[in-house]
Amino acid sequence: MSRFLLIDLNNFAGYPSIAIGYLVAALRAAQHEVVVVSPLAVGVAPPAREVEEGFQHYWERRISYSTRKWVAPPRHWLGKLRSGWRERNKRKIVDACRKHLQGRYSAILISAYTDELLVCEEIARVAQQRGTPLLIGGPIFSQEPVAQAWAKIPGVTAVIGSESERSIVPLVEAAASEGDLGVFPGVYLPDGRQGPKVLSERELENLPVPDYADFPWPTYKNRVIPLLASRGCGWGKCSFCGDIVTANGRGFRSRAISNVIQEMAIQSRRYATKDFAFLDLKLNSRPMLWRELIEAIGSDLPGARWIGAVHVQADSDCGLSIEDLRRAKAAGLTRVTFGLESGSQRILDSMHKGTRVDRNVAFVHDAHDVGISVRATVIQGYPGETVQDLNMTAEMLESVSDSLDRVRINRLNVLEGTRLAADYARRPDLLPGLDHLAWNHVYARSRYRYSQERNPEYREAIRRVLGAVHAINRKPIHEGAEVFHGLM
Ligand code: B12
Ligand code: SF4
Repeated sequence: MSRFLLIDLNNFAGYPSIAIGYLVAALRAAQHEVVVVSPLAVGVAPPAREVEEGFQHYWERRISYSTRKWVAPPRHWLGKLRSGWRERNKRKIVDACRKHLQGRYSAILISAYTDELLVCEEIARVAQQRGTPLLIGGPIFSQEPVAQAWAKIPGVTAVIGSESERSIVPLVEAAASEGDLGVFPGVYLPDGRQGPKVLSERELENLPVPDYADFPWPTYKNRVIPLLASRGCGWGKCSFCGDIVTANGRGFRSRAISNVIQEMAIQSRRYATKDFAFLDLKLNSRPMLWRELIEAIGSDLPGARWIGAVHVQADSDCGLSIEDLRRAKAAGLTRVTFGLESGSQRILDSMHKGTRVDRNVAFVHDAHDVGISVRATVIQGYPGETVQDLNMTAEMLESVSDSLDRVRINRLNVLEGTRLAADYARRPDLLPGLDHLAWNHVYARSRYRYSQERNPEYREAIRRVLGAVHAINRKPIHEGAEVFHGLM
């Protein structure tokens, strides 16, 4: 038996991190001792998501979306405020880790978003001083340039970009005994070597039930259990989508519904709650399974409440008719989130989104009418988006304002490994307006210019969209959905 320190740097949710739950369960099943450091347990709360917006939120968004020169100083000042807050939190996490690092561990494991680079560098420094192997994993390390950049951080033994429930035990045992880690799939080493090609986990039903015992349950505002009925996305075609190229998001696979219900029942008993957050990329990937899930939760888990993400596919039955939604609501579906993305069909089509504007709008109204809280995302600045397209997005948002509970608008993010990134590399001329794209692999970020943003009419259309977003987000949250508010 060995002892491992597992540091959770996925501090963005008001519930335990699912990756940690799976890894802890696998390690404990092999009789290893695991000490978990989670930020909330050391006083670092996740950032508030999707609050009921006041005027200041509207102006903050206006400032961060503005491309005018005179807005640069307030934007810089806002950025400094935010990074000052983040810095204080990073300090607290690093201090807590330092305290833990006084103990003796066979290896230190970190699960991280790339945002946590500075924290990871500090931990790596301490690990190096103590001569303890350090392994870093997380969803984005499936992207080779990102993993390679992180493997070069002094003190890092290996970076892992693969689902690891099955490999974690031999991997950490090899790390502890200074064995060759280059034989494990998805591993990147500081000397530039990498392990064999990763195959997605196919046997989801044989994975352990995630162990969330180390999370600070009394500190969470609400007790919500995260779970996955499937991994990957049954549609899997949206050009901008980074989720389908992450460690866990590649290739669609699903579990038998009985297996999912069994896990829900176990977790409900363990953590004394009936509230669940499905983290599946597209919970209705297989309409038959989705309907089975609704029926099984309704009959086997009375009183359960749950949330999830769906995709309103245009050209086929996707299990989201008003009758389906009524049944889902009766079985405890409290909130859904989905990608509205744009009010322009032309833009949806160029994204390969597979949805229709009128169908999306009807879905928002239907779900709201049966009593489900609806949240959606919108993208601004997809290549080729014109003033007219953006005005259509504003019109669409205005038309669903009463039924849509919350909307999140994002300026287009060109993400590592996406179809959009590949298209830009191959044929930038096919992506009108997008240019000067440059990568920062260590943060898995890109910067680019979108030419329309210098057009005064386009800027006016952005303001209209932001107004519509604010009109939606300042409403009080849908009654009954408060428990899940800000969780997705
Ligand atoms: C659910 C989710 C969330 C949830 C909850 C996250 C949580 N902490 O639990 C919510 C909605 C809160 C969230 C928020 C955000 N998220 Co998020 N999220 C996801 C999502 C869709 C799934 C993650 C997940 O639960 N996977 C399931 C588990 C089982 O898989 P896993 O995490 O990959 O872990 C496996 C392996 O990676 C590996 N592994 C993991 N850690 C380790 C460690 C070691 C040592 C080893 C050996 C292996 C290992 O083994 C695990 C088990 O198989 C991913 C996309 C994706 N498909 O991965 C994005 C993703 C993680 N999110 C991302 C981002 C950017 C965000 C936001 C910042 C977005 C935003 N601007 O709002 C916010 C947070 C900001 C904020 N301030 O609030 C990015 C991170 C990219 C990066 N650069 O690192 C991702 C990858 C999406 C993307 N494609 O860009 N997110
Ligand atoms: S439907 Fe959602 S998860 Fe699936 S590819 Fe499109 S954006 Fe990604």
